[in-house]
Amino acid sequence: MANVTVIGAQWGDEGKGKIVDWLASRADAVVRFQGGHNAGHTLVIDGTTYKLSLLPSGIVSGTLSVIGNGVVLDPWALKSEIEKLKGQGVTITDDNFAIADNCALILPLHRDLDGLRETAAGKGKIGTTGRGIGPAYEDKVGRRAIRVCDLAHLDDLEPQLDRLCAHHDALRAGFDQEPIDRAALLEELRAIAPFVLQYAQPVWKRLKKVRKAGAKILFEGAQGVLLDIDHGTYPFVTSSNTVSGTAAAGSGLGPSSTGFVLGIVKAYTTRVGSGPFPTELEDEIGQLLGERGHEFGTVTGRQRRVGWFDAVIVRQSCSISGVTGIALTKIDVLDGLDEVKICTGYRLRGQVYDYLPSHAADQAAVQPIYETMEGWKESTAGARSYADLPANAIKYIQRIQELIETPVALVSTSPERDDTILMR
Ligand code: 2SA
Ligand code: MG
Repeated sequence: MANVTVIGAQWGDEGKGKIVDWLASRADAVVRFQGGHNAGHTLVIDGTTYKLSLLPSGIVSGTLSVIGNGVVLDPWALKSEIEKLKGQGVTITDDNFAIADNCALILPLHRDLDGLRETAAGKGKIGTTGRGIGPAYEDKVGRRAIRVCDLAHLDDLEPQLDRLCAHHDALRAGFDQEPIDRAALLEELRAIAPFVLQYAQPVWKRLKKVRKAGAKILFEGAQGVLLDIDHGTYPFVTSSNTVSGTAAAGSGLGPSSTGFVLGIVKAYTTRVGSGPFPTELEDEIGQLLGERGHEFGTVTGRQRRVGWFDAVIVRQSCSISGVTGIALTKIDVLDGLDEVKICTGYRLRGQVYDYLPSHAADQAAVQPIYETMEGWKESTAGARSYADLPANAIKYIQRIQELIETPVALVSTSPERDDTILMR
């Protein structure tokens, strides 16, 4: 296996966690390169469920797990996730876990602002996870963030903290909120600093060493291409670049290191939060798929919106992210349907589109053009070879492959690690 970059090719929740865990057992290091604890990756190993938000999925299998500089890190969320996993018997030490010391921090003031804005937006809200992700990235790009390495120099932090708090106090005043208690914030940082610092280091150096030793690195994306700050359904997106290209910048390894790009694609479509969703099903089929697929947010428990497979957006994602091959997940959720539909194009103001246009109003207005295929009555759940799949499921997979112009490399047939079919 070469290095692999795993990204979601829809709106997140494509089943990346399971695939990353499956690949992690064959890798020497797993690296998160964007997002934060807004991600939700569920792993089921030998019947035990592990829920991860911030930690790389390799942590459960004991593979070296690295939080890259592109991630925004909430130190308190980190601590509680580590404690929870340790309680499940997972080993986490500075030997198998490292955090980039140049990561920007998510502070309580970021979570506050995220919540205040969403509440004020009412119906027009983005539907964020409320974790402070957006405000933390804003401060990073605005060059006023507190970073992991600053935790080792708290006695010198005051001028930086003043700048950050002045910015936030002005924003808070707009929501009739009290200014930040700087002394209290500094004390909170002082209390958490040793916990974070035990894992902190220039991870680009660690990864360079790992690479020199010929190790295989797995880059683990969070969310999905349609949530990318540039390429997604803006403004209903997350605040990081979720495309494969970010693996290099967000970890400190060059683009030549990121290897095979594996796009994770669900056999239907889901989205959590607001924003356009051309193939959304607001009927009993959507409800059935949502129930069968357990379509609830890992982090927030929010119900996900469900729809038919949209080949237009997946083709676009695969192109933008340079996807080498896809892993098709949750095909078993479609078992037993009389027919299945695939969106092959959009209609907008009498014109046919083979891509999702950029303008928000156009994205909201496109009408899907469907192709209908016969479903399959047999169960695909737990299938471990191509030959075990019903003929109509194979036809469905082949049609998807054609439409998205990208080969299907893997098919996943249940949340269990080994219920995975290797196609090539
Ligand atoms: P944010 O919090 O600023 O990143 O939210 C902005 C948009 O990005 C979406 N988003 C996600 N979509 C799907 N899955 C995500 N992770 C969790 C999961 C979500 C959960 O895996 O289940 O538990 O609710 C995720 N993270 C961010 C979000 O819905 C907004 O549309
Ligand atoms: Mg998820």
